[in-house]
Amino acid sequence: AQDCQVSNIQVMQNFDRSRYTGRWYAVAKKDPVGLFLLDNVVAQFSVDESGKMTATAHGRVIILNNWEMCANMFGTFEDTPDPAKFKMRYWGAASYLQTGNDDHWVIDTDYDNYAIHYSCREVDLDGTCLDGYSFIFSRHPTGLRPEDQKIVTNKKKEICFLGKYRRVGHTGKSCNNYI
Ligand code: DAO
Repeated sequence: AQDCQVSNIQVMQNFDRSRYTGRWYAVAKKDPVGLFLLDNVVAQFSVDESGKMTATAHGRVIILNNWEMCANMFGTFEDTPDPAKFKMRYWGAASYLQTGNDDHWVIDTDYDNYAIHYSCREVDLDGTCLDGYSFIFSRHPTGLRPEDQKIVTNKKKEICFLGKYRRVGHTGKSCNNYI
């Protein structure tokens, strides 16, 4: 389906949250209105004793329009009937960081190399996404393997965000890549 209807977007089949745990490097991002996470973004997913998915993320963020700093963020995930679709509540270690409650969909992943995340914050009257964001994650800080790039490009097209991504650098200069 490529009619750009948010309700028709295909997500990962039989998503296995335990295989998704561990560290993911954001290598590309489609920003939402009022972007927050800039670069050096590393997310660490876990599954707690009760089976709930949680995450921490570390990255360079932009606050108060042009203030850059490193931030530690936390997220908890509420399950939905679809195993690849979650509601993510997130907040920062400091009070001036963003908080929110976003959709968090896993579009596709092979668990070992790449993952495509999608979140639409605002659905337009015609059913397409008016304001959304998406992370392309890699298990490798150096980026996607060449063999995964075609899959990722196809998925970007399917979620109607092709051409809207920017590279997310991992310079480690202003933010260290550890959580
Ligand atoms: O960067 O513009 C943006 C929006 C993203 C906000 C979400 C940040 C919090 C992430 C917490 C853990 C998840 C991967």
